Amino acid sequence: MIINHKKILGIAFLMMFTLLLGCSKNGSNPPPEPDTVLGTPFASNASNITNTSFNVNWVILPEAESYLIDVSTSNSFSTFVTGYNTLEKSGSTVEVTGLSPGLTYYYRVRAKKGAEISNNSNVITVTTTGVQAEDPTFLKVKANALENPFYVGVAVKSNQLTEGSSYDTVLKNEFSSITAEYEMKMNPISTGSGTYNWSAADKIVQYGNDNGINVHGHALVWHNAVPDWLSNFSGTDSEFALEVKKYITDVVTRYAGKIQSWDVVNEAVDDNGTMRNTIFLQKMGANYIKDCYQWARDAANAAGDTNLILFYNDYATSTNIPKQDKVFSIVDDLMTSNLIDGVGFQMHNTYLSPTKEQIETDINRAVVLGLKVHVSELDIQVNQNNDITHLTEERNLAQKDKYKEIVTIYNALPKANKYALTVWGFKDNESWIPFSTDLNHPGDDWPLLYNNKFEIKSAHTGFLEGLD
Ligand code: 9MR
Repeated sequence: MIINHKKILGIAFLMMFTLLLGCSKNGSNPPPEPDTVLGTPFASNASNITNTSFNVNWVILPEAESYLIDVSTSNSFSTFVTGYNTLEKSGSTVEVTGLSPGLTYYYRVRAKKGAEISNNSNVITVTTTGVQAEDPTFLKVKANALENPFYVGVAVKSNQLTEGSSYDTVLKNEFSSITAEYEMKMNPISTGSGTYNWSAADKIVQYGNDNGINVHGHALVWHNAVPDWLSNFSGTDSEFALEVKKYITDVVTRYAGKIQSWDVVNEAVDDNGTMRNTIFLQKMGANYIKDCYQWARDAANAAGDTNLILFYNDYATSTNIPKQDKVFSIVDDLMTSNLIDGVGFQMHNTYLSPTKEQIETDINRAVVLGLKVHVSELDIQVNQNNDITHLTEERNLAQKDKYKEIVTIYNALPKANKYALTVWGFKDNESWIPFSTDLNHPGDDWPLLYNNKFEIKSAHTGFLEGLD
């Protein structure tokens, strides 16, 4: 065997070099390669969308072993589509089945490697094809199916109108009309003479228009919503009147053709049955109400909306007869000038009052005049005397009966007098009632159709039964 010395030398040299390279400076072994960090996956748009299914898609991460998929009807993922909560899959797609037509869904994906789970991916929105089934347990669906249908309304705040929020879902399912709870009043809109902040009001009107939901305007002139600059107005009385005219004209013009009705003057009558001594009465005189309606009508007509429905809106007229009389004397006066189309009965009621007969008598005064009736701010207190600390079953059922009663009364109105029955908010804990200092009612109350968790109450069932 011929030994090649040169070759042996070369191999020995290479071995030594490799050994040297393998040793770190302090002589120990090199640290192991670090584990790859598990990234956050990227969810991509849905594909193969049908009326009951779609494919969830995501971009594969090399380090991931599998993926966890969530599908929900709310973009906050408060609930999940059955079978699609942390559903574990490999690959880059999964078919979601058993869905409802015309409904919006949301999905997100997490990556998994061993016990390690990544953050949630971006959220993808997808709407199944087809038309949502008409569910007769939804208020507006049942009201729309009546022989003489009417709008079922709700008071809203602009921050509730985010697509996919629980308010948005309930609103689109159940209600066909909206009223701004405060953002279309004078104090948020009017920032000075001829200057305005339209942002919240625009959002509410746009939402209604985009979703085929009626918008009722509330309220052009109300003594409780006068902006500071106008309360402190230092000009003459006729200059004050011109400011009011300008405000009414600009607001009505802006929303002409976009909203169907306005409360022009709100709560002009005092609880003692006389004209409320407001800044408007003081500076503009007893004719101020008529002036305001005339300005609203003129602005609408000039903007091409000759069908704007003008309401007078007030509270407690069913139980307070002097007040009721005064309201209807104002209404009569406006009618002689053809300036009013309807009366808003607020109906901040309790489970005991007013009685059915009191409500019917009150509302009937508008009916016989041929005016539209808007039950405009309905809520029903159950703890007006602060004698309960939670919603007892007995009060819950009494409230249900009272909701049923007023819906029954409204539903029995002749077709020509029907307009809308509007509930003053969604959830009990967000109602104005428990927070009102005027009501002298500091305790809890539960006056609306949905509880704090946004679940329907018996009051909701009562409302539905009133539509039978
Ligand atoms: O419920 C409304 C509350 O959120 C507002 O802070 C308040 C002032 O703008 O107005 C409340 O709504 C009132 C309505 O506009 C007129 N009738 C009485 C309602 C309760 O105060």
